[in-house]
This record gives sequence, C-alpha cells and structure tokens, in this order.
Amino acid sequence: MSNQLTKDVLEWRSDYKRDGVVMIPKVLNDHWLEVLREAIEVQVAKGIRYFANRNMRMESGGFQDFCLHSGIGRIVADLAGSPFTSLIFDQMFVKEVGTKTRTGWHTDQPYWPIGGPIMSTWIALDHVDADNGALEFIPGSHAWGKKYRPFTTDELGAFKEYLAVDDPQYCDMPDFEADRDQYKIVSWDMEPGDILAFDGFIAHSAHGNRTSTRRRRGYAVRFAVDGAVYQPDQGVAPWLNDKTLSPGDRLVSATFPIVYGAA
Ligand SMILES: O=C(O)CCC(=O)C(=O)O
Repeated sequence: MSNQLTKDVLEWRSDYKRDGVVMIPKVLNDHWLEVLREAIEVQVAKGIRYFANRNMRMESGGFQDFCLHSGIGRIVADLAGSPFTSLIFDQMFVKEVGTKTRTGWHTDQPYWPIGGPIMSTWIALDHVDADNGALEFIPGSHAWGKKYRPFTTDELGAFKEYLAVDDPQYCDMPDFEADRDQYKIVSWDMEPGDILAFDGFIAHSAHGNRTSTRRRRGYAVRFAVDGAVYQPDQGVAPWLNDKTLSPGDRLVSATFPIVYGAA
C-alpha cells in the first residue's frame, strides 16, 4: 500500500467530515491490485447477482488477505480520526460492458443494524468514468439526519420495491435523479488503485456501463470506526445480525473483527 494519506491526513479528514466522501488517488500498489483482480475473477465465474457478492473476506484467499494485511484499516482509521477500525463486510461490484441500468440512488446504513459512523471504501480496479459506471454522490447528505427507507433492487441495482413500509424510523427518499439540477452531485474519474471513502448515510448512485469495451470492477469494504454501535432495531439485512452483541455495544466481535488499532 502506498502512503498517500499520511501527507495530508488532516485535510482529508476535514474534507471527509464535511462532504461525507473523498476520492484518494493511488492508494493500492500493483501487488494488491493483482490480488483483488484475481479474487474477483474467481467470484465472477460463480455467476452470483450484482449486489449479492458479499462477505467474500470470510473465506481465506485474496479478499481476506487484502482486508487483514493491506493496511486499508489504518487508512480508514486515519481518515476517520479513530483509534481503531473493525471490518463489517466486503462486497464486489462488477459492471460488465453494456450494462445500461444505473445503480439507483440510495444510502447504505439504513439497511444495516449499525448506528454511528461507518466508512465504506470503494476501490477502482479499472479506469472508471461516467461512461463505464462512475459513482455519484450528494456531498453533505450524510449529515442531513435522514434515514431513507430501504428498497429491493433488480439484478442490476435499479429500484424494485420498498421494504419496512410501516416502520416510522424511515422516511421516503426524494427522487434525486428526477431533480438532479436541484442538487450538487459529485463524481470522479478514477484510475486502478484509487479509492473512494464514504459515509454510511451519504446518498449515492452509479452510472450504467455504456461502453462496449471497458469493464468496471469495483471492490467495496465497509468498516466501523469509533462510535459505531450495534443497532438491531434498524436494518433489513439479517445476515449482519450478531447474537454475541447487545444493542448499543461497540461493533467489535468475532464477526466484526478489529483490523487496525485497539478499541
Ligand atoms: O458500485 C456500484 O455500482 C454501487 C456501489 C455502492 O452503492 C456501494 O458501494 O455502496
């Protein structure tokens, strides 16, 4: 892992806190890029649907090696200003050429039984731009205090139907796509090894892949940082439940292992 973050750590941290998202260039070296690309091809061959490729890090292999040994946990801790980071889960997003569907606007954390600060990292394994599926974000939306209702998606990430329809903790999400001109929307072109770091409550979306030649392989790892707690009355992801934790406990356990520092 290169050491890009240490130089401007306070600046990155304050940008992250204000916007809820930063794009940090040149974080992964060639070794880790190859490890992840190889691991992704093995997974792609299994033919699992887009969003469902997750928790690969639980099995030994390239994803697990990356999560535990690449130094990504320290970068997350530095960015968040946290003494430790624990691992929530990993997920891969391969947008193959010709995938017209956008990933719908959503926020992540309302799906998960976790309160407090969560940071996702999304690592580009190909050149990424608006033509092959760059992510888009609404900076600052992580701090609006909204918990948007989760929904199911189709094979490619487009809206299907709402979940938890009667649960008053959630509100409906505005139609950001229809009203794009009313929001500040940011997006970055990325090179392999660049990473996005973003808050669990930021509104984000992704373009389809309109190219006929350029895949868009992304690998996301979600981390808990200081202040994150187990909150099982939130979320629609029973696969993230942890019977060893009680509501309000810090998100540190055998399921959510510390990967950097000490809690
Ligand atoms: O890569 C994508 O298309 C979507 C990624 C995403 O929504 C996420 O990592 O939370």
